[in-house]
Amino acid sequence: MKALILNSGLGRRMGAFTSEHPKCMTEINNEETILSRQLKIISNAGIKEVVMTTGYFDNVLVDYCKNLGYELNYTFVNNPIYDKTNYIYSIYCAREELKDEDIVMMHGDLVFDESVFENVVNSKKSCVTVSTTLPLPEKDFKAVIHDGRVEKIGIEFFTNAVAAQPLYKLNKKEWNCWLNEIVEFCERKEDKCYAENAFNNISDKCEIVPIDFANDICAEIDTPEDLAMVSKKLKEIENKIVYMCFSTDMLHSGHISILKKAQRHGKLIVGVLSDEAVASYKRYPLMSFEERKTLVENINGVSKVIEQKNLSYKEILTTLKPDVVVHGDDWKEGFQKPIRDEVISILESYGGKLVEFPYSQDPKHIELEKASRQQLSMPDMRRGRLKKLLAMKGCINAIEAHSGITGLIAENTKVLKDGKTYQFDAMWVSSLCDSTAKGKPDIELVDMTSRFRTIDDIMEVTTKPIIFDGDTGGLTEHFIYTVRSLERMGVSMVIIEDKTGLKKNSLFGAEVVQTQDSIENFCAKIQAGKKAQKTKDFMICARIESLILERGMEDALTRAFAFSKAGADAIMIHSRKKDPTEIFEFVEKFRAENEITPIVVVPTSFNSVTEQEFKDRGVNVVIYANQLTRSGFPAMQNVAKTILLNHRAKEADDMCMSIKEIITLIPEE
Ligand code: SPV
Ligand code: MG
Repeated sequence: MKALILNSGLGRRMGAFTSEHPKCMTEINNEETILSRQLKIISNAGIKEVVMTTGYFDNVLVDYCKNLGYELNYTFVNNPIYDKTNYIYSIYCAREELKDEDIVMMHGDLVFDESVFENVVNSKKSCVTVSTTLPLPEKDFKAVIHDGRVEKIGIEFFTNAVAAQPLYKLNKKEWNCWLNEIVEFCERKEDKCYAENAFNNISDKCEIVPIDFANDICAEIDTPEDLAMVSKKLKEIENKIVYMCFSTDMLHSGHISILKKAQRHGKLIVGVLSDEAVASYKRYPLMSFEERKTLVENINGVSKVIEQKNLSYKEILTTLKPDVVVHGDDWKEGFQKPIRDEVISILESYGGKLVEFPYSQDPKHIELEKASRQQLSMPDMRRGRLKKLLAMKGCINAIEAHSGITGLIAENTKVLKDGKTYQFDAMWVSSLCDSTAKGKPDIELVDMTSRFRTIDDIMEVTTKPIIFDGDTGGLTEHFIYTVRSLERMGVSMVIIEDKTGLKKNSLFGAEVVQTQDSIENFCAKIQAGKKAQKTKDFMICARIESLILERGMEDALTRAFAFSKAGADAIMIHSRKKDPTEIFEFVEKFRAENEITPIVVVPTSFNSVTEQEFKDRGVNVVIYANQLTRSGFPAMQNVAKTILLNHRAKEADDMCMSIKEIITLIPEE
């Protein structure tokens, strides 16, 4: 597509403004002239070829264009009798450069918004800009519209007419038709009229549709008054505050294009989502908040960067009160919809405007996001993330996973509540659930090779950090190999319990015989494990069974201090009482002497306590250790019974996921 800019005319009505250069070189603000703005917009739209007709001050104009520095190929065509003819003749002079081309044509004194230009260029049909909201101008162009197409354009039509501006996109077919008529006009010496007179003769053969620019800027500058009016409108836009929130850590061309579009609406302030907010709704950010902030600060045209702490815009909008909020249109549906609804209602309360752009579904951008997820799943990236999450959030949660599918549930389950999104931070590979899934008792019967196989299945389809239930850790001599293997796989933490001999599940409590390890032995096991590990990221957590085995609070605390002194990176305190009092007491007493070592709890029995309450009391990791197993198997049992009772599967169908759901549950790579 070629751009045709008509710049031959004298621009007499501009007075002193055109005493040294053509009208198109008139400044419209501190940074641009009418022409430099047009060329910038043309270039931004990816158009490379510009045909420009010249006449008045042609040398000044040619030099000016070349010095502007846009990557555009210019063809200048001089109209030698510009002072005796109208632009119909300038087009005639340039006809050889224009035939058989798609053209975007504009008068050289036209100032328009970039969005108006984009709508014109992107129109499939040949089109011209009109405004159905502006009053009909006395002297300027009006278009007569009939059946959705333009019948006539000129200054003399008032019936069925709308205000029109000379910005056209003309597909080859329509343009050739109009150009032929222009040639015939000029060869008959009818060259002092508008080119539109030629169009009006053949409009039945040349379909041009109107494109409504409504109240956006699209105006010719004929007089100093027009100039003042347009400059004022541009200034108003410049002073508007535009807000846009950014969560990405992989800046790609799609983001830059939205940022550029946002800038057209005024002074752009970008909110960068905090790490915690990103992690809550998407995935753990590959780059920290500070890095992402610096990245955005260095993008041309971003006037300021601020932190947006929540997914909800409420706090920012009520303090900043931006005139415009910009967002991709992907939030009209799905979990972001309530956030959008809130934005709309806040904007309405003070007269702000929401501008939405089509969300890029470019396969190369989707590929980039996939690549980052893959990076997150790699052992080195995954292993260290538990420590980072702990530092970022203070208290994290983990849910049990014992297979690829339960791993996917832990990975992908998300809920939105009160403008916030929640998802699990990590996964717990429980010995109870791993054993149960294999139909075996939780007595360290499922060997490490099999347990590692489970980890592998989960890791293959997820990215979240893994906490491994290491039972007693086995013999110290064996434990050091377990540590190295887990570390190499990318597991973040192993929890070992201070029991020895035939381990039974803690939830049996003192109902079965269980032996607690001596403090010395267990400290030695921890020390050996810490010595064996190769990275700083891997964590060994010591689990204290004193409350389970009814050995008392003093014993639990003595062990906790000894184990953390021996190098344990975290302490897990367990209880099987419904009442959380003993857990709270332990946390309080431990925290009185140790403020740093993370505390882990598994609230299977004391399940009335919320994560926030645990956090407030000084707990750092809350593990939901068996709920997926406990909910999944009864559902299966019920279905099995229903089939047996009915001798067919029909009655069980409503209890099952549809076949369509199950086959689409797992995304193909
Ligand atoms: C497990 O999930 O295997 C645990 C926690 O060790 S508990 O079952 O509560 O002992
Ligand atoms: Mg266990």
